[in-house]
Amino acid sequence: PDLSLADEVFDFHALLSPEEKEWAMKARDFAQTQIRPVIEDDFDKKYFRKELIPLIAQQGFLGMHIKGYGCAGASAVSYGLVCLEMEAVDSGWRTFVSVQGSLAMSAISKYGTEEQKNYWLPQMAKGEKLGCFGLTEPHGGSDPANMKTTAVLEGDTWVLNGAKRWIGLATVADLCIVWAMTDEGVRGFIVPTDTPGFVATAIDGKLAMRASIQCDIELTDVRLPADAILPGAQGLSGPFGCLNEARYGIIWGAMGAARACLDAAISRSKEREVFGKAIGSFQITQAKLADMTLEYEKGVLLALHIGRQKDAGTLNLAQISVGKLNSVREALKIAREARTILGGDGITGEFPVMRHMANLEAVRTYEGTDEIHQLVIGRALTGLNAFS
Ligand code: TGC
Ligand code: FAD
Repeated sequence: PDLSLADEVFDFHALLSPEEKEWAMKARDFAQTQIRPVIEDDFDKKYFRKELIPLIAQQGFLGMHIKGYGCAGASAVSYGLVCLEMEAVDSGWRTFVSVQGSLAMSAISKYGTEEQKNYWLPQMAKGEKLGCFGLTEPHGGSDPANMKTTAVLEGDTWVLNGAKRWIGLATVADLCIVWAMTDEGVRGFIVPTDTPGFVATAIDGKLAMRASIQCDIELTDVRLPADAILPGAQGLSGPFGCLNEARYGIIWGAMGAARACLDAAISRSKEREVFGKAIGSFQITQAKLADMTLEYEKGVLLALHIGRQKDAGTLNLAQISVGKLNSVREALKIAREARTILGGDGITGEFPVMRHMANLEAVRTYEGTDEIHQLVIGRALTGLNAFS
């Protein structure tokens, strides 16, 4: 596929290594040829195209940052570029890669036993087993410390009770990483979704993320063997360690959605004639396109800076919050501005812009809302904790 119109001007790819470019181009080619032609219809019909999963797995995108266990062991920057290209077609497909790789596989890779890793990760990398990640609860996702789902050890059996909400992929997943409160704080469990007492129901009525699945989960006396626990995770730093991975992917991904909106606006501005000339020839339109391009280019440069820090092992939590907050906020602004340039046609599915805008509203809320990230940054700046 052609380079994006915005990328051509700035040549961001000049900053990438040959291997990083290769991942980006592979992902762009896949997303543009396999997903783009069907995504508008899938979004309209609320269809999660599960049949694409083996093809995505073949590309090596699932758990691609993990070393060993059948995973690609690619750099953080390469993974980010794949997230950008997937989200350039639809946030729902970047979310699929995030939930499977950054959340479910990361939990097992970071905190699992060798036996758990050897059993689950190679199958998950091949897309033969799908994972989901159950942290959020119905009473308020921003504060997972107030967790009401419990896990109690009865003899050598763990018994889980509680509820989770908004859990991506749960109705199609084979396993769920469930975070639950125990006598010794929050612990993680690998729960096969066919365990009696585990019930997932897809959330209907979504006006965003319609080509992907999110679910309610009820856990009623779900009985698990002692070895279902993830031994390496104790306390909230366990799930938060996985969120860091997914938030990192979003820093890049949201810029993909922004790029798609910007490209649509640039193309249209050259074709659409009003007052006898192309709307792209009006100074106000050019100023809008220039400002959108500035934020897109600043966003990808920030993502690259954060990616280089992640690869160097120097990335800190406030930096992840800076990236997630900025990328999603600016991508939404770019989408809104692109919509104005498309005029009335911009509210139809003829262009991808309203779909991206709706999806980005969900991305803005998940993996820490704007306010949560502002407060994480504020805490780092002042040393004062707004949460307690
Ligand atoms: P706090 O007291 O700050 O910390 C408790 C313990 O956790 C450690 N910690 C972290 N560790 C690793 N990474 C992080 N980002 C961490 N943040 C905190 C901390 O050091 C402490 O460890 P220890 O050993 O001393 O106990 O916790 P708090 O209760 O005050 O919470 C702070 C706050 C508000 C930032 C946190 O609750 C938060 O991030 N809330 C937002 C929840 C959230 O983002 N949920 C996302 C659910 S998953 C999802 O949305 C998937 S969307 C699909 C997709 O990704 O595509
Ligand atoms: P609430 O926590 O109720 O927050 C409501 C509002 O109050 C927000 O604006 C928030 O910023 C504000 N607020 C809360 N506390 C403060 C404060 N201290 N100061 C200022 N403002 C505050 N979760 C999972 O575990 N797994 C998944 O796979 C998953 N996938 C998701 C996919 C989608 C499409 C969506 C929409 C959500 C997903 N989530 C998932 C859940 C997501 O993480 C939560 O929606 C998010 O953490 C916010 O929780 P909430 O929706 O309950 O909002």
